[in-house]
Amino acid sequence: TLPTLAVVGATGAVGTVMCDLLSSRKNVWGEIRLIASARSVGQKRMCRGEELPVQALTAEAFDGVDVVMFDVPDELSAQWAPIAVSRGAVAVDNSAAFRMDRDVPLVVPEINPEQVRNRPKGIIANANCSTLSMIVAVAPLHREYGLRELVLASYQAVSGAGQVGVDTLHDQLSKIAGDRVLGSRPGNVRQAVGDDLGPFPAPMALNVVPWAGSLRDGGWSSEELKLRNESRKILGLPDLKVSATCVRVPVVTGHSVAVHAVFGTEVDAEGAREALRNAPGVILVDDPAAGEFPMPIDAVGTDPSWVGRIRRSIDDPRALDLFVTGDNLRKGAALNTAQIAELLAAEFIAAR
Ligand code: 11C
Repeated sequence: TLPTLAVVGATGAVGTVMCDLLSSRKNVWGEIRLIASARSVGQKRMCRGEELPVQALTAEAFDGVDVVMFDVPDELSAQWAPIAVSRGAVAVDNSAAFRMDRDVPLVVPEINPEQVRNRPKGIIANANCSTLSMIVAVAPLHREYGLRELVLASYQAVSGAGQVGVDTLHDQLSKIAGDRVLGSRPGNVRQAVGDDLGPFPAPMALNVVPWAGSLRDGGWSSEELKLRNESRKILGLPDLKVSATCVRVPVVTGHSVAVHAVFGTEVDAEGAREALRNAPGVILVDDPAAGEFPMPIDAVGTDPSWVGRIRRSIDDPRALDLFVTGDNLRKGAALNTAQIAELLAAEFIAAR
């Protein structure tokens, strides 16, 4: 029999993409249970061609389940993933709750799939969305040249903050549409947008906001520290130097990262392109003369990390500059979780 899967947070922004993926990827699951908060219980969702009822989050809901995917906020994962494990399941968690736990592997199937088996707590963590798209492109370059340092600037979409982030941007855009004076006089956009900033600290419409996440020591944001700490753990480079600036932009879906990567050996742009052409989970889009570069409007709804603008640094023959864009709800969240869960499904099927 095929393993049983549960999806917790099935009706959220990531959970909805997960249902799409489960409907389109190779079917490795027997029963699929959709689980969500009380306000969604009783609703139905299409998944794998079937209309499935949304069930309540209870300990009993995990009975008989082999793999549970958690697409919920950190505190809910922290509380419920151990309960799912105590009921006999393996938990694949998309929150930040367990990522830096030494006993929880942080898995990107293109980079460290073998880590899936190293799960003493029965929990496997999925990385942050901006880390994921970027690291899939950086890992093949690390294998080629030996990575020493990353300097990153992110351009993060509003869906990273969930459906409420998307609704906030659309509401703001409809409020101000057609006002051709906006943006040219200070203060105007703030007034036109009004007080409803949703989950953001400033208006998103016609703006860029150099902030994502919460405040940490030294003025860093939690998102910036995630890029640093998660990159180190996934690549197995505990001393990797990483400096990141995380910026929210008025894009619905598709996180981008501008990368300055310093290596241990001299690099060349064509060698880097060749390494990326052959890398799993990457699509090379690097022809600026033809107007071809990675952008969210093209990457949205697709699986790979789109990589382009590859240049050797003018002032450092060991450094590359490049630009990466990926769908933050797919590879950045649901897809990577689904890929990890599929590795587990293969393990269960082989053992039966
Ligand atoms: C954002 N990256 O764009 C965040 C959302 O650690 O999984 C995901 C937070 C996380 O706001």
